[in-house]
Amino acid sequence: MEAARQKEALVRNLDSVGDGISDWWRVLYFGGNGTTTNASSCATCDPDGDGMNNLTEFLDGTVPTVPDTLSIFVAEPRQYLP
Ligand SMILES: [Ca+2]
Ligand SMILES: [Ca+2]
Repeated sequence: MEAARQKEALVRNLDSVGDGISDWWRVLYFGGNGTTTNASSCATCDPDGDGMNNLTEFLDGTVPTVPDTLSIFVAEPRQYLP
């Protein structure tokens, strides 16, 4: 049943929690069935401590379990040009 639930979340882009993060994304990075949150997977949580909460990571397409230092460089590339 778990696999069927995960597939449904993927196909329908469900947001069971209603916090702006799709179930499939929560399943992908935090496991479970994507319909609940915990101290790591809530929208305002920042489990990797990079200063971006999970909702921001979801919207930006970054990884919530890996600190995103790359996005700092992508944000202001002109600073490093001559
Ligand atoms: Ca983060
Ligand atoms: Ca991150």
